[in-house]
Amino acid sequence: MRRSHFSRRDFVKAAGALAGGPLLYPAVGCQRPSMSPPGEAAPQAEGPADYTLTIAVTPLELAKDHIVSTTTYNGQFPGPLLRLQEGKPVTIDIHNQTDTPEQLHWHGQFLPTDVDGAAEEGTPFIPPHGSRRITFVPKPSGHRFYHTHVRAGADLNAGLYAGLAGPVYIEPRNNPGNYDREVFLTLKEFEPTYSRGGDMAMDFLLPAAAVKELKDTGESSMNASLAKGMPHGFEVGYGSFTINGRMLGSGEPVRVKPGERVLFHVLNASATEIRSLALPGHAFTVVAMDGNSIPKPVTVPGLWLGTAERLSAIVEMNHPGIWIMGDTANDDRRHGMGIVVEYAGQKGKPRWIAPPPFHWNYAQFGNPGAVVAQPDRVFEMTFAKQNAAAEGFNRWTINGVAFAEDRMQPMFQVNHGKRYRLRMRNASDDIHPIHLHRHNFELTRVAGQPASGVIKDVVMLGGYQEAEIDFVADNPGLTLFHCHQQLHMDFGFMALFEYV
Ligand SMILES: [Cu+2]
Repeated sequence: MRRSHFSRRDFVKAAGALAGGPLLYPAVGCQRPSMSPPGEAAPQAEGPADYTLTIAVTPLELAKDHIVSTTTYNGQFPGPLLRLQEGKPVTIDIHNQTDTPEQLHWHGQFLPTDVDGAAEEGTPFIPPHGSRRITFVPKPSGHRFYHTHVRAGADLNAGLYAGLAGPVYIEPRNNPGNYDREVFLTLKEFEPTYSRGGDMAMDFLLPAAAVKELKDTGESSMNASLAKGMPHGFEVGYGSFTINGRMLGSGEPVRVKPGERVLFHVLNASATEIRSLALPGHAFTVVAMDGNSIPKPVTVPGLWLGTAERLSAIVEMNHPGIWIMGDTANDDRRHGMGIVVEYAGQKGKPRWIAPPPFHWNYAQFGNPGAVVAQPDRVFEMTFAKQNAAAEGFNRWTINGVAFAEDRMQPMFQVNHGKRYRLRMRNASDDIHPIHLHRHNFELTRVAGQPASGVIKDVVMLGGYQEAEIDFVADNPGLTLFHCHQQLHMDFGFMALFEYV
């Protein structure tokens, strides 16, 4: 069965059966960065695991007569939705039936380094044709996910180019939101190919202020490279686009009734792309970002998500019809990036009406005017691109250093309990979805404007822009910081924090 959507009752049944006990009703998570206790090691469990994830190359039917072969969890995309309970230890058996070592990363959770799923932090690999059992204490509550965390490099069958991602929902200890039903949507492209440039949206982030000094630096570096006869570095494009592993029109529609309030948990599981999502005639009331509640709900005409970002938004179903909920990029939507929303009793072909262009300003989801805690220390970070410098791929640096297997020493030192501010400066024209492992962070400045109250684990940093994020060093152990764009993280855009 393809689980494109569930009723609440289905969720409780399915999750209860798997976890062997009753569960609380789902709600949106709520965590401040200063409230996260350290990752707790849990004793290794005996007997059967709570969940089993099997990594193998399997066929995947994206649409009728459109089958691809890719690596998946349990033969499906997305991987099974795991509903975990905050604070209740869970044991998971991971089997790797491929010929290459694997890492399974628990994105957005506060875990110890031996289970977080990043070799750079010291997590053991799941060996080829081998297995690993892990036990951990899930936290914090909210919409998280799991995905592979291996370097793909030039191999477009590896890393997040494959079908290795699945949603996690961690039930909070206390509860609920005002909605009738929950629907998980995982956005993902397949059939990757190399290209020399993309048509990715670049102008949707607000404020739009570019920093002249960063622009001058980035442009002169690019112009020097092109003047030497270098082509633009490789990018990646895709042949097919899916929501919940099905191309538009191929999967089950989201079936709704007038007046229903549907809570969508949207995950961008792309290896490289930014996605938008709109539903003609409807608005989205965002209640959580990356699984963390925002100070108050904010209603927007559509959503923007960088790679690995999640948004939880309630849509009031007040515009009966048969609609296409899809990406605003026409080409990507026509190649599958959409899902049909069908009101009960309505007939006809699904319709798409392009919304007026909408922008995305993270600060609007926070507390305007609230005073942010002062950091104990500020780390300056400048991100730069060396065009086509790594065998045709762009090489990426943080403060002049490209992370690589022989350059893995930690770049930043932190003390337990202290608050740190990362002052990030982007000297490239690309948008970077910046991710911190094992912690979350508060957005404190976006493109020159103050922000507060938005707690995330991925944030898009605009081309030639600056942003500041604060985190509390409260989960000891090596901590990976990287751009989540697969081409960027694989070619240098990573750094480690160490606790000293
Ligand atoms: Cu990047």
